[in-house]
Amino acid sequence: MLMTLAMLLLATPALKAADCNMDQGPCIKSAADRTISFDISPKPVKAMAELVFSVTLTPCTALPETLLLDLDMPGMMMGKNQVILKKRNGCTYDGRGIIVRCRSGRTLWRATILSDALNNMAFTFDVRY
Ligand SMILES: [Cu+2]
Repeated sequence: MLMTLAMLLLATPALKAADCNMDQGPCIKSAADRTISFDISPKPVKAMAELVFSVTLTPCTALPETLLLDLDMPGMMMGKNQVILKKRNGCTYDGRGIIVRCRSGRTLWRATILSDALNNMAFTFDVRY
């Protein structure tokens, strides 16, 4: 029984823990020789509230003026939820969106920057209800 459960946990990416804690500050990763800093405000990050999603890229050369951020829950069909991030000043992009409440009660969400140049970098994080 325990063995089965352990195998199930290993085989199911949807059950992985968040790799970012957005309540503590930006989540920083690197891809394709760029540093990507992802942030959500206001904090703590809550479902059903207007949120500002922001991405700061270092460097930000050779990238478009807008980026598309896709929001979903790993392993669940939650309906399409995408936010257009616009380049504001320097190398920061931002846009507003809402994370819906999940009927299952799960809190793990994933934000994916849909950009080949950024290797479609994804950030997972928990939201509060
Ligand atoms: Cu869900």
